Parts: sequence; structure tokens; C-alpha cells
Amino acid sequence: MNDPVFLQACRGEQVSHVPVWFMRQAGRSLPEYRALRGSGSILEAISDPALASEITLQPVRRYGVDAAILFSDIVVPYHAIGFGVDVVPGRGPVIAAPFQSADDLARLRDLELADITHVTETVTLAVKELAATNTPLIGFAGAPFTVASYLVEGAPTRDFAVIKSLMHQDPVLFQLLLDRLVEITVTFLRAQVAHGARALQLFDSWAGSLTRDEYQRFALPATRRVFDAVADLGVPTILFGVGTGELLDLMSSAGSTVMGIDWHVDLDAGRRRVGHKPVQGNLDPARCLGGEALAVEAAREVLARAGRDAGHIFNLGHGVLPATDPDALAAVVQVVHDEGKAGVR
Ligand code: 1CP
Repeated sequence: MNDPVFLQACRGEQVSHVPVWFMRQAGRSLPEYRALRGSGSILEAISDPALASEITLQPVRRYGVDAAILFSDIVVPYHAIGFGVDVVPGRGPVIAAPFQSADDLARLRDLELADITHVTETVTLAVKELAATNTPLIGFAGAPFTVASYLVEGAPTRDFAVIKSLMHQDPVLFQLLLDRLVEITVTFLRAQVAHGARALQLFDSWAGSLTRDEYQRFALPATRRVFDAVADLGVPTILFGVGTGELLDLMSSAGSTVMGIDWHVDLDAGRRRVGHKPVQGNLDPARCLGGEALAVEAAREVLARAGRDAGHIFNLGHGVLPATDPDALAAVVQVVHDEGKAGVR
């Protein structure tokens, strides 16, 4: 069977059409997701492989996207080692006792495969189902800095005040924290590939809160170590963050195959900033809120910016907003497949 177009595009190869998937495609914008999930913490849904696999497949069935993303969350490995994480509906990850001192390093023990059998079973189930359409599954993890922001702040934050204080007041401890997170992240990613994930995305969603100096000193070396430690697996890797326009050149040096570009940066400018490696993005999720026609118009703008160079994976510039009408995303998939001809000569 041919290599899926998504994987070809990740490697910068010529493709028959531009592949498309959506960050947060498996989630709250889908009525079938809400019907299955009910209320309760997302961690409960993730702990049930049959349910999590079904949720992973829902957007593939509905939209015909070119890749599935595992239904999981960036805090799952930390929940699995008992760090005391919950994901509160409508809010996000909350930590009962945030990381504060060297004593807390002991709470970040190595991740064992036995801790995440629910995740690897979900991967196995989803991959089996996806084989019929040769649709690749993307595994993922949070990048060390973004995960640290939750573990240290204890909850979603806008100013990153606590983590920046730790970073600058005790850089040695902060580095030790990142070292632990690198280890856990690598184990988590490798386990997903071992069970059939064919690409990996590292979400450094909040890297854009850092200055270039901070990124270079803390986030970049940790991110690079993660990519180095999965390089032998031979699967494409994607690095993504929000508000990272000023960091894209640095992020691009971390070693991913593909760079995610958020919607703040025009895709053509983003491509130049990442040294013309394959790019993923970057439709503003808010432009999908006004119905099909407006979403299609906005998608065409992104396709025009992408030009016809190979190595474009169409995506949003961040996750699907919960209020998005699924028909608008379906229309985006159609226009990308019909009109996106990157790499065709
Ligand atoms: O109960 C629910 O349905 C709550 C919403 C929700 C969902 C659907 C959360 C809580 N996590 C998820 C699943 C999830 N998380 C996926 C599923 C696969 C898909 O993309 O379809 C993925 C990839 C994530 C990754 C994730 N979690 C990131 C990185 C991506 C991004 O959006 O930047 C981050 C930052 C998180 C933390 C998180 N988990 C949940 C929320 C609401 C948040 C963000 C909170 C914040 O603003 O800080």
C-alpha cells in the first residue's frame, strides 16, 4: 500500500493533494464526542481504551482527514505516575500540589510501560481500525517547558509568573525539573510508536511566553533532547507552539521534521523562518466560527500563502474551538483536498 500522503508531506515529498488534519479534532466540537463522553474528567475517558480509541476515530470518519491524533492529553503521563493531576472540565489541568522545591523531584519518578497500558492499548485499537483506510495515527506529548508550566503553576496561567520566577531564581532546580520531564516524555513517545503511531507531535503550546534567551537557555535544549531520543524510530516529528513567531528559527533547530506554524505568522513568512522545512498550519481557528463559506474563504488564503512548494500539511493555527460547526471543518477538508496541490508539478 502507498505511503499515506500525510507522511509523504511530512518528509517534504511530492504529494497528490495537500493533507489536512486538525489539532483538537477529537473533542468538544463534535456532537458524537459529547454524546459518548458525557460529563466527568477527560482522564476517565482516556483510561478506557475502547472509548478513547472510538473518540480518536470519530473525526476520521466524519471529515476524512489524512491523519488521526490519539485521544489523550499532555498531562496523562504525570497523572499515570501519581503526580496528582486532574483535568477540570471547562478549565484544564490542575495540580493538587504544584512543583515547588527539590523535594518534588522525587514525585517525578520514571514512567514505566505498566503505568500507561491504557494508552498503549488505545493506540493498538485505533491503529487496527485505521489500517482499513491506511490513515496514520499521530502520537503526541507535551514538550518539557509546556508541561513544566502546568506542574509549576498548578493550573492554566496567562502570565507564567510562577514558572518564570522559578526559572530565574533557581535555574539549577528548573533544569533538574526539565531533565525529569525529558525522560518521561521520551518514554511516553517511544511507547506510542512501539504500538503503531506513525508520527509524533510535540506540543510546546506555551513556548511563546518565553524570550529568545529564555527559550534558548531552557526550552530548546530539553526539546532537542526529546527529538534526539526518538530520532532512531524513523517517524516524522512535528513541533508546535502558539505565539512563537519570534522563536520559529530557534524552534526549527530543535530537530523536528516538520514545524507547526500558528496563525499569527503568515505561512510563507513562517516557511522562510524555519529554513524551508515542511510546515504545518495555519488557519486561525476563529475563522471557522462563521460557517462554511467563510471558513472556505479563509482556508483558500492559507493555501495561497502555502504556494505549491512540497511539504505543507494543512491544519489550524491552534486547536478547534468548541463552538465550531463541524460542517465548516468538513468544508475546509474538501477545499484543501480539491484545491491544495502542493508539490504537484
Ligand atoms: O473534558 C474535555 O473534553 C476537556 C477538553 C480537553 C480535551 C478534548 C482537554 C482538557 N484535553 C483534551 C484532549 C487533548 N489534549 C488532545 C486530543 C487530541 C486532539 O487534538 O483531538 C490533545 C492533542 C491535547 C493536548 C493538550 N492538552 C495541549 C496541547 C495542545 C494545545 O491545545 O495547545 C494542552 C496545552 C493541553 C492542556 C489542556 N487540557 C485540557 C485543556 C482545556 C487544556 C488547556 C488549558 C489551558 O488553557 O492551559
